[in-house]
Amino acid sequence: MRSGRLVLRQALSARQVGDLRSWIEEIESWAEAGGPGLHHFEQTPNGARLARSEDFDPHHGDLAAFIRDEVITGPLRSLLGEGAVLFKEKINFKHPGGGGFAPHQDASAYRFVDHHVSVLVPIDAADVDNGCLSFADGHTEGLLAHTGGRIDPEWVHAATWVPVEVEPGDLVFFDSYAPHRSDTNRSSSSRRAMYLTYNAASHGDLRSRYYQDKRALLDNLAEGAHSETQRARISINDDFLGQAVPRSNSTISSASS
Ligand SMILES: O=C(O)CCC(=O)C(=O)O
Repeated sequence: MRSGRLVLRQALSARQVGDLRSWIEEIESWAEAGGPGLHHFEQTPNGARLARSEDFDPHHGDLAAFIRDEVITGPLRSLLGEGAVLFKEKINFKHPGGGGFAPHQDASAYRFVDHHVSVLVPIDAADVDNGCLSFADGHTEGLLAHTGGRIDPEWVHAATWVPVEVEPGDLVFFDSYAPHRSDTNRSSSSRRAMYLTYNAASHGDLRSRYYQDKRALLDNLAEGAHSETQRARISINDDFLGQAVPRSNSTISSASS
């Protein structure tokens, strides 16, 4: 993965794509019902909408099987040089008006082991208009200078950013040191994407530890969220450019776009 990413076009069958869409709708309905899983909301021009769901692997057998399917774990084995273990899983819903993400490297947020590979599984087609991912070419190793995960603006301006437009059925594998970013969804339909993150099996199963740590961090932030300067967060990195809704105020519009 010299460029920090590997794009496999139409790696999934039409059946898998259809199944994924209905499973993701189930997860979205869990968010509206208050769980299971960890769900984050954002303010959009259409009201508060679901921004992200995560920590659903233990609660959804079909998704858990997909997460461990050879179509994903085969390429991961080649990329990591050994078997892969799930580190974390999330869906970014990016409904119309949903926020983008500032340029960052996932490595600055993913603790406990210093190398991960993520797989982007598009649920909807993603393009520049609805906020697809863009990657900076030419940087594959080492943590860049950053503030709260946001890469220093000087580096960002000098880099060449390449949008990676995708269709459902495609898979994009990317390294945790690959700098990437995305924009607001300016279209009138949702741009849903699932991200599955793995580490090499020899480093152990760190997923429960990751979610314990993240939930504690978000709880701490929520306690301090009364101050004017403290914004609600959905990520460990402070890289989300949307307006996260504090968890205590989370009421959402359920209409899917
Ligand atoms: O889904 C997106 O637009 C960006 C995702 C991303 O970079 C992240 O969640 O860290």
